[in-house]
Amino acid sequence: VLTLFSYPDLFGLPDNNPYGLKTCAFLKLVGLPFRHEHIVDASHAPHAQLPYITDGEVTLGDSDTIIAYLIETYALAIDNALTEADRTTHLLIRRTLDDLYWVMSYSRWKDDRFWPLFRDALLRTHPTISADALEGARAFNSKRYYYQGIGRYTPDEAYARGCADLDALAKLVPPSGFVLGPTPTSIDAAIYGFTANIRFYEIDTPLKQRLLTHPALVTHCDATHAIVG
Ligand SMILES: N[C@@H](CCC(=O)N[C@@H](CS)C(=O)NCC(=O)O)C(=O)O
Repeated sequence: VLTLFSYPDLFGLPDNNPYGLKTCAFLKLVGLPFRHEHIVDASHAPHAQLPYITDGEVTLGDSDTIIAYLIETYALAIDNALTEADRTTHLLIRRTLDDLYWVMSYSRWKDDRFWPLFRDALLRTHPTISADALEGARAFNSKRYYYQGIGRYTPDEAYARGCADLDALAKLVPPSGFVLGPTPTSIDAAIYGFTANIRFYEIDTPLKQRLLTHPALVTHCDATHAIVG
């Protein structure tokens, strides 16, 4: 059976990681049956990153690669209406989400104001996860942020990037419905993976404050959540 391996749930969402939630939301949107395994050790995953799937003999990582594989393998019609121009725009949206990822991650693991809240929420929700393991993950992430570059930004500089990403997204999401109209496509799952992991967090980061100023993003997140949540 098709299995999705991704990080643990948090704040009522099945994955606290945006790429895992994007993949999970996609699977639910298209109605493919799957088993969801929550793990924290990514060392056996392709590229040692989560999420990944196994499907029979196939093991695949990277949310976009997984979604493309599922569309092809199961002849899914979800993106059939997309024009070439839509596909280009959607690729650029996903790249913007990649940028937002770093700021979201920074807000949880690096910003001293929010790290204790994030850590305590994980420990409360998942008693099997140890505080030591989370400190280790924090130190690991700190190196990732430094090498990626965001770790050298002040919090204000980092949030300015993420807020600009959210402002741009808000211009591409319509006031109601989904990006391409009344029916969701894969880009809606992608946007939801990120916005839900900001909106439903009980941590009042500058990203959450900015998201809440954009009714289109809130409406889009809630409409997608009503289908996949
Ligand atoms: N391009 C990948 C990105 C996945 C990703 O960034 N996963 C992170 C989530 S925190 C991860 O597993 N990080 C652990 C690591 O990089 O060592 C996708 O779309 O799935």
